[in-house]
Amino acid sequence: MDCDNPTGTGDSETISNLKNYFPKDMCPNPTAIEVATVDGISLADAGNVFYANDHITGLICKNADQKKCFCRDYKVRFVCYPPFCGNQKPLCWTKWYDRDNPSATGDWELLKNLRKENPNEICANPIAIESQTVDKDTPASVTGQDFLQ
Ligand SMILES: [Ca+2]
Ligand SMILES: [Ca+2]
Repeated sequence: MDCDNPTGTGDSETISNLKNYFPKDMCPNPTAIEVATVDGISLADAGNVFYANDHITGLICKNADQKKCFCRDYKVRFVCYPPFCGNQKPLCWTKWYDRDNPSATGDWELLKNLRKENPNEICANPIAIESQTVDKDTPASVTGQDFLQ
């Protein structure tokens, strides 16, 4: 993301500004920051001194702090973890869900129902599912039962 140019007092890519400019792209609690120049010059070659460069504040490059030249134009990106995984894990399992009993037509643990009944607990694109019996934690795959899905 790049929301500022260094033409005034410097280049200010602060998290608060970025949240205003890119409300859909910025997570509430980033855990790491990466900084790069917009024009592709390495940070070493750019040679700028930063007033701030961290995942709490974001990036602030003040022209007044530079010895040789002004701040270059910077862009930043962040590491963001899903809120339901805590702030330290990129991937996590949800808790176990058991919303149905097999007394009628069978045991229906459909993702769409689980989402509706447990808002904000299940991510948009799960990458795996694990299923086991409620009574003895037997993996579904070794119960010998046939599954519709
Ligand atoms: Ca910038
Ligand atoms: Ca069940």
